Amino acid sequence: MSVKNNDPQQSTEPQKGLWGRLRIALQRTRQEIAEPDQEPAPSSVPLTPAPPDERPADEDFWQGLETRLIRADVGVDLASHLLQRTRRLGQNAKRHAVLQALHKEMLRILAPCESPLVIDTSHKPFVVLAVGVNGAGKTTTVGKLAWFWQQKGMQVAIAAADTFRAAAIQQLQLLAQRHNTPVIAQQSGADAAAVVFDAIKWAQAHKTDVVLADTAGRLATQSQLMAELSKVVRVIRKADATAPHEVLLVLDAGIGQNAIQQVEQFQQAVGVTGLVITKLDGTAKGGVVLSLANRFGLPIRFLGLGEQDDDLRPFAADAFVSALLDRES
Ligand SMILES: Nc1nc2c(ncn2[C@@H]2O[C@H](COP(=O)(O)OP(=O)(O)OP(=O)(O)O)[C@@H](O)[C@H]2O)c(=O)[nH]1
Ligand SMILES: [Mg+2]
Repeated sequence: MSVKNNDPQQSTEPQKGLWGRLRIALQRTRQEIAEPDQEPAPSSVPLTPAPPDERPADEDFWQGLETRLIRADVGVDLASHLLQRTRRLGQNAKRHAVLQALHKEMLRILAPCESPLVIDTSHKPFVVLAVGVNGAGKTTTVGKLAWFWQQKGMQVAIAAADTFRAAAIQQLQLLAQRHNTPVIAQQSGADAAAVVFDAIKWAQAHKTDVVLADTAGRLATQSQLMAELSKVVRVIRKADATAPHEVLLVLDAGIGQNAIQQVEQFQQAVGVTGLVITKLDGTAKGGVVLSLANRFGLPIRFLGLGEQDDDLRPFAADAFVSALLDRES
């Protein structure tokens, strides 16, 4: 049996709930890209539907659009690629048609990355390893994911494998307490791989569905961190040769194009199978999501839209592009 964790009803209602929050967070980006001549609308007041922009897309418009895409963290190459394809509309295109075509092009890039994380319950436990640099949002995401799957009726346990920072285990225990999620931990300074190994063994004995392993984001050096993570993966395989079943790279959307380099590094060290992009409720401009999709084509499993347990949303490509680009309609 497998369980699909996307909720189609929610993802087709982009204006509501968390997607509404993403829309508000990306309001500035949207206004920069798609509505540059409009006064910013206060987010608390419902927008009146904006009439389609019937003005012709002259050269100034095209140039401005490219600059605005780059400013929104889409990246230079991708911005120019997107516009090259959009320009096929021809000389006489109206601005609203250009934006519609841009929406389509963005969706072409993002749609293949909409691939919800499916827990294969034939694995007991299904092992998810969360990795990422310090401060990216790993521990918070592990807490949110535990709750996400618990709400779907699954038994979840957490492995506190960030043994480097003394406060990390406590942070995780506090998060886990909220929903009575068991945490398998050792003392700070313990071997991270051994903690995950123990957690898997515990979960096997208790027929637990999912083990979520939180890992360190920083050791003394970057190469030590990568070596530790590779060791964690090797030792996990001793407990279950098919694990880890998902290596989730957690990325802070606010770091812009630096995210590309982080994916490359973690790919090389541990083989990333999915992304979680956090802090999209904050000052992040959102374009990096496109840039990552275009560059790596990795599944984008979830977006982080806040610090609370429910602030996690399975990625939905069309709702995301709408929040980034479309006027309220
Ligand atoms: N606004 C917002 N804040 C977030 C989100 N995800 C995480 N945070 C905050 O970001 C900060 C760092 O999050 P952590 O989960 O501790 O990050 P980490 O990757 O575990 O960091 P290290 O353990 O130091 O490697 C915390 O203050 C979180 O509350 C999000 O989606 N939105
Ligand atoms: Mg942490």
